[in-house]
Amino acid sequence: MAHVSDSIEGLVTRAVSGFFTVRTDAGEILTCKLRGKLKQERQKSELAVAGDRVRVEPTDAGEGVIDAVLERRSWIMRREPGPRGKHFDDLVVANVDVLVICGAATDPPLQPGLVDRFLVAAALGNVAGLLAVTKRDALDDASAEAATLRDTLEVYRRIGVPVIETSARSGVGIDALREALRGKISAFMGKSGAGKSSLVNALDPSLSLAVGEISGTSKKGLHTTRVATLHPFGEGWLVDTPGLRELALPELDVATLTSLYPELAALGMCQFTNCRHTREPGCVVRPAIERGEIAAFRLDSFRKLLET
Ligand SMILES: Nc1nc2c(ncn2[C@@H]2O[C@H](COP(=O)(O)OP(=O)(O)OP(=O)(O)O)[C@@H](O)[C@H]2O)c(=O)[nH]1
Ligand SMILES: [Mg+2]
Ligand SMILES: [Zn+2]
Repeated sequence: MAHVSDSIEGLVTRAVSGFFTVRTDAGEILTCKLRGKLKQERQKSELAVAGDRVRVEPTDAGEGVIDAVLERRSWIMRREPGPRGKHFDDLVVANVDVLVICGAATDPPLQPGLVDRFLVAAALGNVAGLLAVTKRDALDDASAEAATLRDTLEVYRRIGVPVIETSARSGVGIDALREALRGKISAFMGKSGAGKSSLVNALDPSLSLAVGEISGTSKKGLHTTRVATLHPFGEGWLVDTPGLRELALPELDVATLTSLYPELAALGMCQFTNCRHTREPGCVVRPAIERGEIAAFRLDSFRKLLET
């Protein structure tokens, strides 16, 4: 039986099938397993994940056992299909300050529906959202696609989401992003191939993370980054994550979801508390859309999130 004085605290920087890399507060790196008792008590979703603060009992040299997962101040959670048609909520990463939502400027163009999903996931887990447009060098400023992108980004800026247009290739926006993330723990998320690892490398070239090859014929469905991993970054940490094609959210009622759309929440209450903003009388959202005060794509994503 271990004495309390034997256990130390640390940060999970990586979690792969039952093995956890923990960086202790003294700076030592330990490979840990979970204490058996902890495994039984907790559901899969509550096992230690990257970003967790844990209490560890060192065992052999460079090894240890995780006794406890300390309380989380924030998290990104998603719903995953489980056995027999059941779903469970799975943590992707814990204790991050900022979710850097990565979406390419082109090839394929930014998907606002996916951005909105990430923004909601961040808000639900007490994490600030930041939109990083990647591969800006690949988009011609004079194109119609660039004009559409400008309009979309303007919508996000208006609702208070910081937006930074970047290019790992040309270096555009990298200093601004580095400044915005200074001293923070930031998780990078977005579809596979969005350029997350490239962006992290541009912020700190010494990390040299693996980057996908564009030329591969069967790139589809293959993730270059396989697990969420924390990398030291100045006074903070960067978390590179595997690409997510979809981010399924926990079930949300209309009131909760409305509160996570700042521009909808600001309109005040519709006549009906469960108004879905379609054709209900006394709806305050519909007229705001018609007046052009609210972007139609935001209401579209709101409806999709309610349906799923
Ligand atoms: N033109 C251009 N291409 C880029 C840029 N950043 C990344 N790419 C390319 O986009 C592809 C994917 O980049 P990654 O950084 O591996 O993307 P990822 O989001 O980490 O992908 P996963 O790890 O699979 O989730 C690679 O072929 C990169 O060379 C950029 O700024 N400009
Ligand atoms: Mg990657
Ligand atoms: Zn309404």
